[in-house]
Amino acid sequence: MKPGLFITLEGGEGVGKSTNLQFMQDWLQSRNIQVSVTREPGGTELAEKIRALLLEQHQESLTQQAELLLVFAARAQHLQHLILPSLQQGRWVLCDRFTDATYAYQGGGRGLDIQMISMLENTVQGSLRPDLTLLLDAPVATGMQRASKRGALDRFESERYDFFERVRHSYLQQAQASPQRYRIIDASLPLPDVQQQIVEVLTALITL
Ligand code: Z5A
Repeated sequence: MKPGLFITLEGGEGVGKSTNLQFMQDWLQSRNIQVSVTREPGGTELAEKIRALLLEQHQESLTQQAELLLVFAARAQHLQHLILPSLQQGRWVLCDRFTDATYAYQGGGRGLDIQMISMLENTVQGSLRPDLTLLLDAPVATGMQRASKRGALDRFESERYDFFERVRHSYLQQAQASPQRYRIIDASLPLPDVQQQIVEVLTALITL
């Protein structure tokens, strides 16, 4: 059986990943493409528990190394129990964030060593990389304003503005370094215009 495609959505806080993931799922399913929708950190029972550890505020501070290792521990579970089996069954996997988020948040945001991230990426994923990554890009202030309607801030949302600027910068650098895999979507536009850009990308993909 032909394996499914692995598509990831990336971008800063509040740029519209969840909203557009749902849109992409509906669009693909209406064209008879079987889709598994998932997210990182998380996606399986244990990976969701690790997600809670990563996002909740704790009395004891989480070290940067522990944060990085937890992200990859969750990813190892997610890959083995959800992503790889789905792809092998011929399903497309739409994933809200993946390892590019680690380069952006732990690398760009926290300033951790990129070589260390790359070593963990190779160890956990082997040669698996997304087939396509949509970067929903918008100014940090736009995403923050959209996300601000939610309740209490989690560990990442409590970071300072410049942290999110570094995250955005890292994403744009990654997109520039891998133009064959990345498509940059202008997520600052009204939703119908964002979704029009996504439809163009998906249409090109299914007519390949
Ligand atoms: N993290 C990490 O550090 N390292 C890693 O390796 C991974 C993750 C994988 C959890 O992410 C945290 O984990 C994340 C990084 C870290 N922290 N942060 N920040 P998450 O994906 O769960 O959290 P998030 O980025 O905060 O996602 P989000 O806030 O849920 O945003 P979103 O999914 O991109 O946005 P949305 O919920 O679809 O939209 C937000 C609102 O804007 C909503 O009311 C929409 O109706 C509205 N919206 C959406 N699009 C538009 C447009 N175009 N115009 C107007 N309004 C819009």
